[in-house]
Amino acid sequence: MENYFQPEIECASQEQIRKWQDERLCKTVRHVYDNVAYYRERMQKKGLTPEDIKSVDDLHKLPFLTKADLRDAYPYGLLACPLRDCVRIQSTSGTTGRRVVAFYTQHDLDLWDECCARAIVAAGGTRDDVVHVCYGYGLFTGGPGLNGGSHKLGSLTLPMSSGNTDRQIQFMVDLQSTILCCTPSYALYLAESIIERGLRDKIKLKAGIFGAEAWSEEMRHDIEQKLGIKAYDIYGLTEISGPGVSFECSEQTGMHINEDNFIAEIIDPETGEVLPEGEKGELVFTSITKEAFPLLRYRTRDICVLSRKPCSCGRTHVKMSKPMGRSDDMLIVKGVNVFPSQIETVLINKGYPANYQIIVNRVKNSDTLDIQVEMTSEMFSDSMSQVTAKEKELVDALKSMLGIYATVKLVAPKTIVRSEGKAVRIIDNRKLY
Ligand code: DLL
Repeated sequence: MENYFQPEIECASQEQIRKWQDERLCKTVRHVYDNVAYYRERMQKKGLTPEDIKSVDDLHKLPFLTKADLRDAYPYGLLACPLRDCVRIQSTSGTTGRRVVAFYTQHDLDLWDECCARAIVAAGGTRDDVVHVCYGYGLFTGGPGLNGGSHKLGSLTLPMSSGNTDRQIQFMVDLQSTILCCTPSYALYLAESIIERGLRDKIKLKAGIFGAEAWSEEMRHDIEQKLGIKAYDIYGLTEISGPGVSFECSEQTGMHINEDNFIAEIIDPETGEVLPEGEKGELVFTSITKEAFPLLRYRTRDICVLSRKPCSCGRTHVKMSKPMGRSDDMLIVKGVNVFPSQIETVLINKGYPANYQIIVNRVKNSDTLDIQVEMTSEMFSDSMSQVTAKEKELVDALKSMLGIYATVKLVAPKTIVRSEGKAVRIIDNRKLY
């Protein structure tokens, strides 16, 4: 039983999960209908009252909610409880347009902490662990989420926040951190920095819980090998609470969605039609246990697949695949869909660190795709002609993966600016024209 934080929930039967979802969905629909004018008006427009939603089978009748709706309703338009009952906000980074602000009551924070505690336990965590959290703290949900989960579990929590790599490594060595929580790109950077300083033997990490941005299987192997740990994926979004909406278990074949709190659907991003299990499409979430900010049918824009195949870990909650990109930031270059994960796969297969930047321009009405890739320190000593040959090799490999031509420029190690939060992979200059 020590493999689970809440076995009676995480290993419940499908019937029990469905029963919870039916009851909680009806309660949440009633709650938002009574308390949020925005929902009430949108349901009324469709001729719906809360009585029309009797179970999960009726979910498809409800309208979708998008990020644009959340921005329209900023800041208080979707708040479903009195402000005096709220104890926290978190917010998205809001690089374009208005930020999205999510509200939490103490009850909402407790459930969020439980979800993150489940993720830490699934990665092998116990109260004997030292959990090193270097996701950002503050408005970003990464730091507060994993921090709360680690507290709930009773582990010693290091609230490091992001940045200051020297201090991260010093604490990791001095306090013997055992579980590392950060973005996968920062994990790789930390790994390289630890190796460079000759401190690989001085660290006691056994597992990492990495998410908040897309990362490939190749990147997982790279991190696992460099740090000598098992690397687990964790997924979530501010609108639905933060990290811990889903998380990986020992099987590492997808992330269990905390179905007692969230109902997941996969839809066709073009038509909005609900797709059967196993088909690839856009992930949509309905939160069914929240008081302050429950969202009904929120379109995440993340593209993935759901699976109810039994899992060897014993958990019964549905699994989602790693997001295969987003339906909105998927690049269309020369009419071809390009996902950064495809480029990353090619780079890592060829032995490059996953530090790269994709630059898209439009020249004389035609798109260009340029990729800057950091070399490893060994490659850096290569001759000019060797570098040119390597660039050519990458151009060919990318052409066969993407179906289009991209230029490749190999740059010196550590020249692509590291972000302390999510990695900035794409610079799409076409938006400026
Ligand atoms: O990134 C929450 C989080 C923090 C998740 C820490 C995991 C760890 P937002 O800033 O609102 O929230 O961004 C949410 O990030 O819709 C996905 O596109 C992407 N994302 C999150 N986790 C993963 C993951 C946090 N494991 C958006 N793999 C989501 C791929 C991810 N993409």
